[in-house]
Amino acid sequence: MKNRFLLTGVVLLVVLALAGCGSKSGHDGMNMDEGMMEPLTVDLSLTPEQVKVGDKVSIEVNVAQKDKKVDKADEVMIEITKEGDISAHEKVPAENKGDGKYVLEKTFDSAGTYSITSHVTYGPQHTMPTKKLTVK
Ligand SMILES: [Cu+2]
Repeated sequence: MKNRFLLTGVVLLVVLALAGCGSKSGHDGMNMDEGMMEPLTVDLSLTPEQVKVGDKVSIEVNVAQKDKKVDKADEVMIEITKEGDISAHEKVPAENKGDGKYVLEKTFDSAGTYSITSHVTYGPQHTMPTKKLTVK
């Protein structure tokens, strides 16, 4: 009696080479450039704050974003108007002194109350604080 058992082991190895999607879907999407979304902080200061006709005033604008100084603002313009005198109006660029500081030196040659506005543009943002200055 010959029992021939032919055991044929058939092993099928099915390798499913799942070609993993090598390139992750590039749309992590809503991640805005964080840097540009932080609000600007613009600090306008006048030195000295009390002035007489003919005195020089240093108009200083410090621009920061979060806790970083912004030394590459697109534009820092100083607008000066005088109350009750429409003709006394000017808008001039402040000088970039680096380290987030922009300065304009200005001599006031008539007494009165002035409004000083610093227009700061950085990317999509624009911030424009105003200060009053009384020249005696
Ligand atoms: Cu403005």
